[in-house]
Amino acid sequence: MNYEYIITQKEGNIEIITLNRPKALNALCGDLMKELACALNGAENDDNIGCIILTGSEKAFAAGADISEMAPKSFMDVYQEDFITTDWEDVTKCRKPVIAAVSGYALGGGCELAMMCDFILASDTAKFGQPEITIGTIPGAGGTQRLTRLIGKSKAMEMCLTGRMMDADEAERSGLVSRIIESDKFMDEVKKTASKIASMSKPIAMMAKESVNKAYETTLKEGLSFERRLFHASFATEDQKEGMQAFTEKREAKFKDK
Ligand code: DAK
Repeated sequence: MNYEYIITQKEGNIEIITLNRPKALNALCGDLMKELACALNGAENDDNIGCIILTGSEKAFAAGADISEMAPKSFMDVYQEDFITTDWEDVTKCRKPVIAAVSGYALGGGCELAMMCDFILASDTAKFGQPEITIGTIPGAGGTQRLTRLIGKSKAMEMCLTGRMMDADEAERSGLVSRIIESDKFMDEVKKTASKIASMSKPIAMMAKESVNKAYETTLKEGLSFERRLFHASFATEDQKEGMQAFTEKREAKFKDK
């Protein structure tokens, strides 16, 4: 597929998907989200890819869903067509690890898209916010839910009620991002992290991801039991044998994804 609003690039066993709609600060129009869903699906089905990076430009990861697309819609339009629901959550369906690499604005749907990824690496220029209230609506792709789980009720409530932006330092302190990286080294560091993940056994990385995600969906007791079952299951893989043998032989493991 030829893309108009994104750029895809393979570097070794990582795939970099760059949102590329610079004139509108990567506003997430329907066609962009269709292209993103298609690219994510391609990376998921490429056996060589072990980690996906989703990023934007230096100025904006994404400034939200496309306001000019939304503005003319009536309640009946958005309700009946289940407006922009299709394609929006495809990133959460990926079994491979997905890193959001955020520079500049991640606002509204942009912040929500970043939060759907497995973790966020932020450049020191990153700014996060849920400004929907300032345009007379509320977050619609998880902003009131994922943000609250990530940074707690008080901060999430303040952000959703005032629309104020959080800088990278505050986002790191609050647990929204895993790490801040200086802007001049940003993509190099992000790629290093992605390559590290991609060098692991792919099925074991999937198990780790699935198990961390369970923490959001179950009680602690059920989550611990799920983790235990997957931990035991990892012993059925060749990669667990190889990993532990390599450790005892003081050499690098060579995983076969089996
Ligand atoms: N949509 C459309 N165009 C946008 C845009 C957006 N969200 N954000 C920026 N642009 C466009 C501007 O209109 C401008 O276009 P031209 O006038 O040059 O043609 C261009 O990008 C540059 O923007 P500015 O001139 O405003 O640039 P500044 O540096 O002065 O300001 C800014 C940057 C990011 C502070 C400002 O552009 C801004 O406040 N943007 C809007 C931010 C916002 O309110 N975002 C939330 C949108 S609501 C759902 C899924 C998702 C959603 C809902 C439901 N479902 C699955 C159901 C999401 C909703 C939203 O995100």
